[in-house]
Order: sequence, then structure tokens, then C-alpha cells
Amino acid sequence: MSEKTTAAATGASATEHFRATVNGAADVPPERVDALVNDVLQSVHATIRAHRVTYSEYDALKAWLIQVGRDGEWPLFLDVFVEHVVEEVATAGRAGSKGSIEGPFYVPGAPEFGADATLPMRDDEQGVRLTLHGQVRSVDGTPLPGAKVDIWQDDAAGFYSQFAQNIPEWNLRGVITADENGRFRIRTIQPTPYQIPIDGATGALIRAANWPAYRPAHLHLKVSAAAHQQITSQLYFPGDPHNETDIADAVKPELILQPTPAADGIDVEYDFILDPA
Ligand code: MBD
Ligand code: FE
Repeated sequence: MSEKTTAAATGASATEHFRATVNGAADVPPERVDALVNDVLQSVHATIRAHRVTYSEYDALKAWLIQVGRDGEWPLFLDVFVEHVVEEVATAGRAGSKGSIEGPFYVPGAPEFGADATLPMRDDEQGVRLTLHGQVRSVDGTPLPGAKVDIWQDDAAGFYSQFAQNIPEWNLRGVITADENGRFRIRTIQPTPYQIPIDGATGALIRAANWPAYRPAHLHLKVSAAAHQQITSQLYFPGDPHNETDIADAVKPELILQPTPAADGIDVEYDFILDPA
């Protein structure tokens, strides 16, 4: 582990990536701002009254909010504590596969591969070898040829490339194009439970509240095909104790894989069912 892999360094990267890839200034109509901000503030006011919040607690809140920004941890904090409900609302009408949150560490533009791919990894990459294979279909069962599976994950030490030091740029990231039957095969390593950086403001809050600071081991994926809605998802591993206590509340039973032993590690099959656009 590099000494430079700090919460501030990770957070600054996540903030930069968000600014570079998302139009944060998208127009939200005034009546929506009015309704949403009013409700949030009323919840805050109600909490203050119910708990008789003191000036020292109010000052602790101000100091903490300032520090989240200084550490660049707003993407981390929001994706851990808020995004799962945005995802729930956004995907409520879907008939196809369940999805999960994107989180702060997605980077578009990863190297592209054919239907049978090995993710970019170091010669001495640590971790159990994992093969993930399956088929992308429409809700009516039609295979989706040429579907894209964009995958990213942490390494055996729990770090994501581009958000920690000394990892090759696109390590354990890739975009796989499914074959003419919508099938894909991805060779990678098993991901590791992820500990929220404990030296930043988000970690300080988690410690102060005595919550578990972990996400279970997970693969991140975005699956897309022509004329279909993209699915953003995460896949998890059975028996990971963090599945029940995920700090980001992003585990669903449908997303837990059923691995089988393979000669060189483990093998998992998982199909993605996409809703028409
Ligand atoms: C992660 O790896 C992640 O997936 C989320 C949602 C939040 C923090 C780190
Ligand atoms: Fe993650």
C-alpha cells in the first residue's frame, strides 16, 4: 500500500472525475428545488427539535461539512449514504435484472475487448482467479448481440485504479463486447471487501457513530445494448459477512453470485436481462 493512498487523494480524484464526467449544473426547475429543499430542511428542523440538538453539536456538524469538502469526499459520502435510494426510485418500473448503485469510482473509456476477455492486470496481480460468463438478453428472451459489459473492481488490497497510487491506469477495468448470441466471458480476480477510507471526514463520521466501515467484495458493471435501458449493477459473493452490513446498503439477494470451483480459481455464470428503452 502506498503512503499516498489517503482519503484526501482518493476523494480529490473522485471529485475531479465527477466534475469531468457529469453535468452537475443540469437545470433543476425552481418548483422542484423549492419542494425538495423544503422537505430536506423540514426533516433537519424536526431532527433538531426531537433530539434537542445543542450549539456544540451544531458546530460539530458545520466543522464536519467543511471537512468533507476539503477532503473531496462528497462523491464518496453521497454514494455511500444516499445513492441507493436514488437507484431504487430510478429503476422501480423495471422488469429486467436488478441493478445497484454506481458509486464514486467509475471511469468511462476503459480499454475495449471482444467477447472472451482478460481484464488488464499486473503480471503479479494478487487474488483468486475468477471467470464471469453469461448472456445479455432482452426481457422477452431475445439475445442481444454486441451488448457492452463495462466492468470495474478493486484489487486484492482493496484499491481501485485511478483512485489510489501506483496502480496501472486501467487495471481491472474493461469494456467487453458480447458475441452474436449476447454471450460474454470475463477473466479477472475476485474483488476484496472495501474499507471506506478511515483518515477522511466520511471515515471520521463512521467511527463517531460506531458503524461498520466496510462494503462487501463486489464487481461493478454497466450493461448496455442498442434500444435497451442500461443497467448499472454490482455482483457480490456468498458468505461475505459484509453482505448483511454493507455501509452503502447496496446488496440485493438477486445480486449474490453462486460461484463454483474451477481449476485455477472460481467460475460464475450470471445473465443480464435488459428492459427495452
Ligand atoms: C465503493 O467501492 C463503492 O462501490 C461505493 C458505492 C462507495 C464507496 C466505495
Ligand atoms: Fe465499489
